[in-house]
Amino acid sequence: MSGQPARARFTPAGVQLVHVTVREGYRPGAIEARAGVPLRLVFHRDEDTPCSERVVFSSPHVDRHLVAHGETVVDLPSQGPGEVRFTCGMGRYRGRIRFSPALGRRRPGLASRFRSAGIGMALALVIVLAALAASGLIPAAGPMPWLAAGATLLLIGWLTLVARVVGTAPGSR
Ligand SMILES: [Cu+2]
Repeated sequence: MSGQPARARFTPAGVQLVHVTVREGYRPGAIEARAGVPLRLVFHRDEDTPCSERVVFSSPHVDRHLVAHGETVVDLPSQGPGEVRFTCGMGRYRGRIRFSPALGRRRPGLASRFRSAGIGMALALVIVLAALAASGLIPAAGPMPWLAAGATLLLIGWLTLVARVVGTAPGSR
């Protein structure tokens, strides 16, 4: 059994889930999953040949009986990066799961985008005000530039907080 590896999907409970059909082999035979997150495998055994009545995982060592013409759930605790193999009792059916760390950084959330935008805006404001002060258009020694920059930072800090609260609201992911 080969073909494209199937990627485990995430459930709302934060567990990874993948369905495997057992019939003359495992389908999919290659699974990709995230390391560091528990993985639930649901085996659908559509046959009653003695060949497929057990499934054995290499590590962690898990050996389970699969119900004929039914579903068996196997929960694997979170794994480090690497490969876990599973076979039938006599090693004829073969499957493998590749656990990989999260790819790259996640897209920055709204809160961190607000924060970087805020720091940029405050810096730009200070530079513009400093330039105006240097050119004599506004009094250089006054508290104005610093008050304006401080107010901007405060506003952005507040928006960051709001974005974080909105971002963690249920159903927003
Ligand atoms: Cu077998």
